[in-house]
Amino acid sequence: MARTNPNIIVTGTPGVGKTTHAEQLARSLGFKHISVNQIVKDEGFHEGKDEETGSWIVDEEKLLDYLEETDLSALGGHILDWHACDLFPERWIDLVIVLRCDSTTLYDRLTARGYKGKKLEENMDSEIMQVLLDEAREGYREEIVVELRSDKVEDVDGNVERVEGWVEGWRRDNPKGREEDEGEGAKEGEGEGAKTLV
Ligand code: DAT
Repeated sequence: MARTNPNIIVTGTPGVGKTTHAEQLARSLGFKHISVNQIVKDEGFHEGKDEETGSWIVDEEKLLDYLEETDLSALGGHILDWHACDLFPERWIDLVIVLRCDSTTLYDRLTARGYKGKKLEENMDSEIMQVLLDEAREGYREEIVVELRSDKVEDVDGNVERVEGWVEGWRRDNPKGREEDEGEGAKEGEGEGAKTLV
């Protein structure tokens, strides 16, 4: 089956604004917001918490099987909101948005959320070292990976407008929809069964 709407990943370090963007995008585009963190918690796709950081240790295999069952790849019109991205097979995905945030701003957002110690430090390092951007570039074709700023409130509206324009273009380019296996050099989800900390 060909999907008639694109699937979009919104990723980035915790606190950059993924949920804020994903909710607004889902509303304005009429797409379904998939909060992967919520699914992990609700469905129990984890193996307890990491002692040092208190983060869930995700069972990626179960998570992927669950998402596969939802048929999101064939349906399209999903916004996948997670702080990791290379888990999702490229044949599911049409656009990968990596949100970036100034480190002082991110520090304030994460401390407001109660992050401290190792958890705060690891996430700050991750943003500074652009870990998610590199992960996205390694996992997906260069032309579908977009880096967007999320420092200020105005950035959200601007980003949403930009993505709306991109979705219109995608529909024009794919008038009959897009088959799962279209596109060259699709890389399969790497690291299946690996462990990710949330
Ligand atoms: P994430 O889902 O990446 O963890 P979030 O959407 O929950 O991030 O946002 C974290 C906090 O920062 C929340 O209080 C909303 C705020 N925020 C997000 N994006 C912002 C932006 N571009 N400008 C100002 N505040 C923002």
